[in-house]
Amino acid sequence: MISRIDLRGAAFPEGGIDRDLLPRAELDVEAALEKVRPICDDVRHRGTAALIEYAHRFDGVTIERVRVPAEALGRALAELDPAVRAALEESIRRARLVHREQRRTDHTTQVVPGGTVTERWVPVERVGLYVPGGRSVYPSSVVMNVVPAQEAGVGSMAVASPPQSEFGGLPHPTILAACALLGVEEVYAAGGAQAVAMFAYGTEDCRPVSMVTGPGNIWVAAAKRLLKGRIGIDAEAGPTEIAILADATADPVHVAADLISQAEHDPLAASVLVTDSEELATAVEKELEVQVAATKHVADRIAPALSGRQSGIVLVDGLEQGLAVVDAYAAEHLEIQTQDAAGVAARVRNAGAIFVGAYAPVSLGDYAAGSNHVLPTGGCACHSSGLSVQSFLRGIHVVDYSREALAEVAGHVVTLAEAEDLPAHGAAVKARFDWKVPPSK
Ligand code: HSO
Ligand code: ZN
Repeated sequence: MISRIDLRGAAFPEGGIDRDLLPRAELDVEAALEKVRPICDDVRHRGTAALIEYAHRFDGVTIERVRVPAEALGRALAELDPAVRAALEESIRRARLVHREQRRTDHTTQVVPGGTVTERWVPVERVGLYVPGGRSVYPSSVVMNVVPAQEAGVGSMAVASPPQSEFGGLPHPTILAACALLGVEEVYAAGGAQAVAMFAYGTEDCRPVSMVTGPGNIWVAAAKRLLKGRIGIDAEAGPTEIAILADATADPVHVAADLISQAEHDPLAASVLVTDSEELATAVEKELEVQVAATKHVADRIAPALSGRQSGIVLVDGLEQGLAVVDAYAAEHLEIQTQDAAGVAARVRNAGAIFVGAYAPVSLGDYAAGSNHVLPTGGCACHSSGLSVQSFLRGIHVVDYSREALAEVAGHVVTLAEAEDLPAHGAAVKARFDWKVPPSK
């Protein structure tokens, strides 16, 4: 079911191993751009009428309005299963604990007497959160997007999720209930690229936002790429990935269960085991057979995900090579199931989130560790981090210099301006000191 890649004996060059040797899904967002462009333009020009038409065409639902009425949110919360409500509340509580501590405080540096630079952290004013519908109805993702935005101090937030025919053209009731639980009152029944366009351009119902976050399918990713610049985005979330670095001490039952857990998301999800233990590899293969047979979404997601070329068991010579492999792979989620797991985890450079030891499965992080589950995929963990309070803040430098402080450095500014052949830059400083020398040619 899952393939093996044997890197034992392979050369591991100084600068890290070639990523192309490792399994990974490919998602052609570029090809989707041309399809979403006319949709986004249409929403820009026709607003709500276009959204209603796309709800019919793409979601198969006839809707009369896009904005979800307040009563529907209240009803969804009142009808939410109490156990689900309790679990969501605990998830929110833990996420708040962690994200609250990420808040930055403004910092002023006195560069010289009378000359300061303050870094002032200012939240984005208004954010749109996209929540997928269909195969993936994830109230947990509402929590993971809304909590950091709220803790950052974002003043205005709107959620969009596709209209569902079985729920009378409203988004899924669990999504509505999660919004209500988090105090988000502005919700729209809109999906796909058209929802991102609604946020970016605004419509009669929806004021434009400055930033769009949240996972989505390839059309959502393409619309985010297209409209990036006009709006800020978190990331173009690709299919979920789990990598597990394990040695002979790992329990194959845990390893197999965790590989399957993320394969459950998507036929393109990636499950990768990196190990120096052939015995573990064999035991995990056997365990996968047993556990896959006993689980739910096998045919449509788990079997294709595990047998796809994006998944595999990578055999390495030892821990050092294992670390080189996981760093090159830069997984969205990385579990360390080795001896001295914490020590090994501390040596990892590239991962969206690291799960240490036998009792920190990725599923814990998906729902209730307190960490965020919106994480960089597709190798982006080598340059980006997951969603956090920081994602919703901008650091503004406030420069405050007195006459004396400017005078002290004026000569250097003028010299550099001249070195760059920008004499008018220098002149702006000279003008403040009756420095009547004309800008040099
Ligand atoms: N593992 C997914 C998040 C998720 N899991 C939502 C369950 N629900 C991407 O990190
Ligand atoms: Zn998950």
